[in-house]
Amino acid sequence: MTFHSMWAELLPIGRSSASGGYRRYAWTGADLDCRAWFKQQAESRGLTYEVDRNGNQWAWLGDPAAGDAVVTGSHLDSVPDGGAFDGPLGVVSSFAALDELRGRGVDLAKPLAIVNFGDEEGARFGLACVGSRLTAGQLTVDDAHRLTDGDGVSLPHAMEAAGYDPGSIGPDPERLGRIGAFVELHVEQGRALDLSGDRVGIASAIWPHGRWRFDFRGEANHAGTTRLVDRRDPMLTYAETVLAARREAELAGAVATFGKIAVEPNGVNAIPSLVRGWLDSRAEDQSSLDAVVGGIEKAARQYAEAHGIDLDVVRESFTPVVEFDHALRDELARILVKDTDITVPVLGTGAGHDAGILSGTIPTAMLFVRNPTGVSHSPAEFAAEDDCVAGVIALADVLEGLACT
Ligand code: HGY
Ligand code: MN
Ligand code: MN
Ligand code: MN
Repeated sequence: MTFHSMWAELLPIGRSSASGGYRRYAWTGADLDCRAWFKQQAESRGLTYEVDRNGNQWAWLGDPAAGDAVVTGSHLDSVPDGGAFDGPLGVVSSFAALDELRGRGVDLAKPLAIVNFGDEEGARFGLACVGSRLTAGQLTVDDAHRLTDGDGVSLPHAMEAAGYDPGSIGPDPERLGRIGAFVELHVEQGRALDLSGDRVGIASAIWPHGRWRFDFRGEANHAGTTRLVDRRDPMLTYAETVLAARREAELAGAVATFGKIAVEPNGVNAIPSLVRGWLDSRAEDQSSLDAVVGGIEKAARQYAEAHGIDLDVVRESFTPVVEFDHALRDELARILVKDTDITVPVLGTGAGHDAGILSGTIPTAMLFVRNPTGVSHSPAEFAAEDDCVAGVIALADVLEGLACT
């Protein structure tokens, strides 16, 4: 089993020695080191390596042009101070599963590919799943050119600086047309498998979710000399809105997080002129999500009115509910059960994935591997090696079942 050696090679890349968390942001040095690792894994196995027009990496076994390919993979980038498994577990497991298939001596009837989708977390440019959205035509070239990072560097410039030509970014229907099924293995970002005592599960759906930017504009002033009654302090309105978000989420059985904030002028002794807060909200169904976000915005506008604050709310991204392909999902369960008496749990998730983006275009499915901490997007994220190996075997079984028929 080659999982362990690959994991050991990838693990140190982009890891902070202080927190143990990862900073693998799109088109930065750490991302390029991960990409070099992917290329080396592909070429060392004699796979056909290519980078597509959107910078996603592909490693093919068989003829990429033959069509009806079975594709697996995930992403290698991370959120700020992210965990080791979210994304990389799917990519390392894909190479290990391919090695397992070769060890079994199976004859593939279809091409097989492993993919690393670029910029899945959106940590640098603020939009998740950029590589897969561009490929699936869910992000226009103009909008991609408008994406900039905290230093004002645009996505195309960042790609160019990393040695990738952004000139042809855009939809890639021809490539997607050659794919018969995409299966993404991912660490579970929750504890359902830990609670059920299973190592591996199958995804049923991804909750609808989105990101909204709340701009609270007040009046900059001196923190020491301005009387409280004379203040128009946007930080107050922001704070009240954060508390309202928790209340609205609890009411709707959903989740809402203000996890990112930008303050201008951001001085300890200056009342802010602007507080910009980003809301991430997700719910099991669209009507609940609408209720949560609508309730938060309504409360924010009431607070803004009361404090003389101007408020703009911008929806920056949105992903509708994803119901994974039932036939493919059932096929995975049939393959994994293999006339034994095991059950394979099927579970929904609030986390977005490239598989969710592609599900509108090609049959996609996901496998989850047990994470006893349930924690993700944090250095505490974890999966035990024997569970990871069980995931590799499950993925190999699925790939064999799908590509050898
Ligand atoms: O935000 C998400 O759910 C994904 O991990 N990008
Ligand atoms: Mn993630
Ligand atoms: Mn992920
Ligand atoms: Mn994801």
